This record gives sequence, structure tokens and C-alpha cells, in this order.
Amino acid sequence: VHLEHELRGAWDRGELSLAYQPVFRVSDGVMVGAEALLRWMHPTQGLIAPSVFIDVAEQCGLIETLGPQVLRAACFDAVAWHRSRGGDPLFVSVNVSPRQLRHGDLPEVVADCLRDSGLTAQCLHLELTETAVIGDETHASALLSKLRETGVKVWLDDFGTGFSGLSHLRRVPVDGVKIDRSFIADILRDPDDLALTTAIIALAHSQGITVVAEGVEKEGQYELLRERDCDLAQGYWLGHPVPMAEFQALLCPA
Ligand code: G
Ligand code: G
Ligand code: MN
Ligand code: NA
Repeated sequence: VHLEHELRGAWDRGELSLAYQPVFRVSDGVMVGAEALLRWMHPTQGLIAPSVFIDVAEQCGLIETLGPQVLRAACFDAVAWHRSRGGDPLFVSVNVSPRQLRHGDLPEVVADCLRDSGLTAQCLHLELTETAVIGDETHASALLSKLRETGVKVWLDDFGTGFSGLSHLRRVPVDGVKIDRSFIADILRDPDDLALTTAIIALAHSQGITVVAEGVEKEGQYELLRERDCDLAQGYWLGHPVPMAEFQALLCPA
């Protein structure tokens, strides 16, 4: 209750900000985009992780105002990257919570953010967890189709951790899957995890779906993923999440 109360005005007080973690194309190591990750600098408790407060925001409904604020900020930031860097525009990938999918007028919110920021639809990626689409696949599919018609890309996040993972790919229209970092963590040691990762990549490719590996912490994992034809990767070995200013500096070294 305490946290909920404090979280309520946190965005307006400037305590919340976005960190960006770079995403790379595995085949040639080129940076192609970044994932937006919310950070809360609490005035007395210091940095609070999203794993702690996203659930609170989700349960009390605050996510319905916070979600659109995050989306809007991320779109404007992505436009700023392109202005300062030129070249091929980077995509920005934004996490969308189950509640935003169920209750928010997400297609309208997305359209507003794109129009106001001037960001190209193809440069906006939305990350949904498997749990957000499980149970209500008819509604979710219709919504995702509507979103994808606008050109926005939709990713299934934390892929592999849900129970019905692979079968979902046939019923829910998505552009890509992000293999959960718990699988990537052991691909160098555990043949089962490597087999599963390889199977996910093959299955996804057979359906024309792109694959991102999360949590790449070692060069060996990256090499293995390249051998297995994984499309994109992110993780501490490639780049940590950093504040907007730092990310911007990374794009245009002085
Ligand atoms: O940033 P890590 O740094 O700790 O993020 C932890 C979890 O919080 C991840 O599962 C991520 O998907 C989620 N998360 C981070 N930022 C956001 C956000 O802006 N919105 C939602 N819904 N989830 C987020
Ligand atoms: O569920 P989601 O994918 O949105 O979670 C992103 C989370 O993963 C963030 O908390 C981010 O800080 C974290 N993360 C990013 N790269 C790595 C990594 O290489 N290793 C670990 N352990 N966590 C990572
Ligand atoms: Mn994510
Ligand atoms: Na994930």
C-alpha cells in the first residue's frame, strides 16, 4: 500500500526513467535496436527494480496510466536517436503488461504515440509475455492483428517459460519471440537447453518468425547462437541497460 501510494506520483515527480539495453543482429554484430526498461529512483530507498514495482502497478491499475507514459517517452527517445545518428533507424522495444492488453485501448494509444512523436511504426516493437495472451487467445489475437496492421511489431517475451509455449506460435500472430534468459544461461553446459533453444529457432523460422536471445553473458553463448542461426541477441556481454543520455552518447561518441 505504501509503495503503491508513492508510485502514484512518481512519474510526474521525475523519479521514473527509462534505461535502454542494446539489441544486436547476431550474423554481423550490428546494433539494430534497444529495449526500454523502466527504473525507479526512490527518494529514500534508492533504485527500485521493475520486478518489484511493475507487479504493484499492475495490481492497482496504475499501469494503465504508466504504460502509455512509458510508450510515449520511448517513441520520442527513439526519434531522438535517429536525429542524432542518422543511418538505419534503430527500433525501440517496449514491455507491455497483461493489464494494458486487456483493458487499455492499446491500438489507439500506440497510434497517438506514433503520430505525436513521428516515429515510424516499424521502429516500434511491443513485448508481451506469454501469460498476457494465454487464456484469452481470441481477444489477444484480434488485438495483435490490429496492432500489426499498423506496422508495429509484436514480440512474445520470456518465451519458453509458459507451459504452452510452442503451440502458441500457431494461434497467436506475432513477429518474433524472445527466448528467456533462463534457457540461454546454460546452453554451453546443458545439452537439453541447447536442444530446446535450437528447436525454438527452427520452429520460429519455419513460421517466418524472428528470434531474439536474451541474457547473453558470454562470448561462447553468442558464438553458439550464431551457429544456430539465431537472429538477434541482447545481454550483459553485449551491453547493459543504460540511461538515455548514456545510450545516446554510445550512438554518437564525441
Ligand atoms: O529491467 P529488469 O531490469 O530488472 O526488468 C525486470 C522486468 O520488468 C522485466 O521482466 C521487464 O519485462 C519488466 N519491465 C521493465 N520495464 C517495464 C515497463 O516499462 N513495463 C512493463 N510492463 N514491464 C517492464
Ligand atoms: O523479462 P524481460 O526480458 O523484459 O527482462 C529484462 C531483464 O533482464 C532486465 O531486468 C534486464 O536488466 C535483465 N537482463 C538483461 N541482460 C541480462 C543478462 O545478460 N543477464 C541477466 N541476468 N539479466 C539480464
Ligand atoms: Mn522484455
Ligand atoms: Na524476457
